[in-house]
Amino acid sequence: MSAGTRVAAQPRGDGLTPWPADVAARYRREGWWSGTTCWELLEDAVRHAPERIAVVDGPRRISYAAVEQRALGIAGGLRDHGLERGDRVVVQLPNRLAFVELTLALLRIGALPVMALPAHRDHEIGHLLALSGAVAYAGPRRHRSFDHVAMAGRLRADAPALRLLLCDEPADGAVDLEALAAVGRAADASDPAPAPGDVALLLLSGGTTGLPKLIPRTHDDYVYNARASAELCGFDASTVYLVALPASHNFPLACPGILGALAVGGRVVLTEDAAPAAALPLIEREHVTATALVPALLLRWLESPLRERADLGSLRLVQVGGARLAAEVARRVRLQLGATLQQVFGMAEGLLNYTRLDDPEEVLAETQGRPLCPGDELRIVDPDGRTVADGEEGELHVRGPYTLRGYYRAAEHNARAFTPDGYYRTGDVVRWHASGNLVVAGRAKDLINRGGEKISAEEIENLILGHAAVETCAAVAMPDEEVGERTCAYVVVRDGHTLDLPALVAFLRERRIASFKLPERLEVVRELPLTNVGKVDKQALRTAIRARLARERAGDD
Ligand code: OOB
Repeated sequence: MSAGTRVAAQPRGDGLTPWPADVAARYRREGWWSGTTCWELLEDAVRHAPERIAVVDGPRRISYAAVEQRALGIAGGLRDHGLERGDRVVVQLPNRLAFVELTLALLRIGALPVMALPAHRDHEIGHLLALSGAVAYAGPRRHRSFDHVAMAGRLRADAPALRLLLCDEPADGAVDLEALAAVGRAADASDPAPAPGDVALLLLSGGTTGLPKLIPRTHDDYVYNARASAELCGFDASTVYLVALPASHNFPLACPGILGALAVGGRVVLTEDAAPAAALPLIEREHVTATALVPALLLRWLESPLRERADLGSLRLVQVGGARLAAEVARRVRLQLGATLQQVFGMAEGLLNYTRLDDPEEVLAETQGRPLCPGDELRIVDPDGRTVADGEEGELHVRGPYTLRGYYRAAEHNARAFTPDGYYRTGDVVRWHASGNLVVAGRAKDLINRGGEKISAEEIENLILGHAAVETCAAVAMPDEEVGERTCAYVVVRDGHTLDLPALVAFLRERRIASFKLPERLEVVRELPLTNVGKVDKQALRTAIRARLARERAGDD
């Protein structure tokens, strides 16, 4: 079927900060923006090989033609329920068939998925519903013993726009996605479809401010993101891609991930459990050729005794990104998994850096790759915004054909997060390696990177400040061998009060936040160190906790 009638006018509503007209014209001229929608990416693959298996979820193996029909069934059903182009839908499905099919259905009708994580709870989902003004929420019924439908019910009171609950199994008060998919739908070319310049989806930022910001990604920019990544990674019809990370993250979704694999007629294998005991046998059973991991997960796979028992011979490419990868661990990928390592330094905001498959081992182990697109403009600057000398460290600023120009409904924040000439301030401290690749040296942004999940220090501090015993506080990263970093809370307790970690965690759990954000250590102090301009000296706190941990490990404390 064709993508249907195009509605000419761009953005339904607000939210997208457009690229300047001359810049957009250049991106089109160069072919980076191809005028294709994400749905059309799938259609091309369906036309090519309708019978080929596109998605594997446990015992279910769904062909390209069936994925298309089932996604159209969902699209039609959602339209019957009044969902329209430009509407927002908070999607919180785990790595299951329904995630793929619902996402494709929304992309088909031009409704925008807001890509929440299964780990999110009332605090985060409530925020996403309010910020996006979502009319629908899609989640599992129960997942890891949490009742998502009940959560959606609780949140309804504060989300007046929310009028539709979607679930991938029958549940009271929710529309069953499986039932819509099973109906399927005949091609209907007259159904309105989004334009390539429209926002396709809203990704979550690993932001540094209070609550997550939303990142509008257009069809043009996301199609480029997925297609160019697939080409760079050598994805083709023989690719079998394992979705080990949560599918709503940009990395497994489109770098090249699910969309990249589907665009070239490859196969997507889903798993809700990325632990070695589940993932390694799945690689053997499904002859997985490629996957994307964060360093913490890679380390678990490498350390697992199961690694030697499973036949991983099919695995050709292991992409690793989201957090710093130690060179010693990087070198073990070829030796112990028999696959080529690709380091990926990317961000949901856009810019992707990849090592190339034929780079020398030293580059693969020691650098975080180079930009995907010749149109990516990178600047490394000092605190005054001046470009540093080649090879020196500085903050990375970037603009380009798939990097956002502004967050969704965040005018005030956008004024700080972007330079006047449209560069996104990444907050990452980097330098150029002699090989022409980037090395990530640190960061200038206030967050904790826990195994690739980003935690905003400010968000946690605001929550902790709500505790009656807390006078003031600061959340900082402490180093951790397993997940890279964990959250340490420094707290000044009010006179006459006491606080310990279990009490603080219990208080935060009552606020119904994602568990990965819970502090894992509490340091009660008399006062917080200040910088000479009177701000909390987080660097001093990071140094202090690092030293303390080292002393504890040495047995001195
Ligand atoms: C990916 O995306 P986000 O949006 O969750 O986080 C982006 C941030 C970067 O700004 C950087 O601070 C950090 O995560 N990061 C890395 C890294 N890759 C990302 N830090 C050190 N080394 C790396 N290789 O994390 C993401 C998105 C797409 C592809 C891959 C990762």
